[in-house]
Formats: sequence, C-alpha cells, structure tokens
Amino acid sequence: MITLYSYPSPNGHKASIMLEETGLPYETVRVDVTMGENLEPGFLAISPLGKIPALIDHDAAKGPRRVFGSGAILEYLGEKTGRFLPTDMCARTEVWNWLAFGVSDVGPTSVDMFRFGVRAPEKLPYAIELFKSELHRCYRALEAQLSQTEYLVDGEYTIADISVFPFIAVASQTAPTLFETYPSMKRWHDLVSTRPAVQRGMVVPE
Ligand SMILES: N[C@@H](CCC(=O)N[C@@H](CS)C(=O)NCC(=O)O)C(=O)O
Repeated sequence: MITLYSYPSPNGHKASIMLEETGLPYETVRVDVTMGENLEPGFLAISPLGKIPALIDHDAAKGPRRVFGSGAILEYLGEKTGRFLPTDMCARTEVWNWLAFGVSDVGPTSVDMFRFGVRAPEKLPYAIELFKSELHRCYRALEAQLSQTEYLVDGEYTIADISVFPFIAVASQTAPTLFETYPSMKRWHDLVSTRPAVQRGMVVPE
C-alpha cells in the first residue's frame, strides 16, 4: 500500500496520475496547503520543504520509504513498476530531459506567472512580462518537440508526459486561446487527456 499526501494542484496531479496509470494500491491523505497543514511536523518529516506531493511506500524493500517531490515520485514509481520509463538508454535520457523540464522549467514558471500575474497585490510589469516571456519560451520548446514526436519522447507515453501535462491542462483552461498558437501542444494535450488514468488522477484528491 502507498499513502499519497497531496492537494488538488498540478504537482499533486502528476503523482496521482502515475499511481492511477500503474494501478498500484494507494490511499490519499489531503494536505491542505492553504491552511498550513503542510508545515506541521508530521508532514515535514515526510516532505522536508513542506510541499506536496509526497508519498510513503509501505511495501518498499527494507521497510517503509518516503518519496517527496513530483519528479522523484514519477521516477520512483517508474523504477518500481518498470512502466512508463524506457529501458533503452537513449530514450531514457530523453525522458530525464523532459521530466526535469516539467519539474524545473514549465512548472515553476507557471507558478511564478500565477503568483505575479494573479495573486500579487501589487502588479509589477517587469515580473509579469518576464514570467510570461519565460513561459512562452517553455511552450515554444514543447511545440517544437511535439511537432516531431507523438509523445514527448518518441511514440511512447512516459513519465515525461506526466511531468508536463497537468501544467498545460491548467494553462489551457485559464487561457482558452493558448492552443491557437501551439497546435502540436493541443494535439498532444488532447491525446493525453483521453487516458482514463489521467482523467482519474486529475481529480485526486477531491
Ligand atoms: N518541486 C516540487 C514543488 C511542489 C510544490 O510546489 N507544491 C506546492 C503545491 S503545487 C506546495 O506544496 N505548496 C505549498 C507551499 O509552498 O507552502 C514538485 O515538483 O513536486
């Protein structure tokens, strides 16, 4: 059994999509980050930064094991199940490239855009323009890749797709005209969206 600690958000959804895709048995503990539950000592012992997602694998070799952060969770579950992670070294390296892109580029830039464009009480044009331009830099990179490959890494759905998809899904909802500029990104988004495990994972926790 796996215990997933999460909250409805793109990073949390990466973990729940992967759990749904692999079919591993899991339970979900909702950690309300808006109420500070993520900063309680019990959760910090699992996720030192106090961020979701995190999980405990109670069936790991050598006893229960914690895994925190969406990238580590995708990699861990990919290794544990041997699924959505190619064995061929060339393809595997490409998976790492795009997995890291999801964790270090499109994810944080989307969050910064939301913070400075929506949340900030004072709107700073410099910050808004900077993050907008960085976000479109990410989208251009995705568009270029997806105009050549069905999924992010060749014709195979992998943890790289899961690492990026939830942020593109949210962006397409908040900016309905986004896909007019990025047709290949739309094709890929629509393809990934049809997966039943993705649909289930995107609503965990409720
Ligand atoms: N690098 C982490 C980032 C996780 C993250 O930013 N989680 C947010 C929710 S999407 C969070 O827990 N925020 C609470 C906080 O920052 O206090 C990952 O890829 O999972």
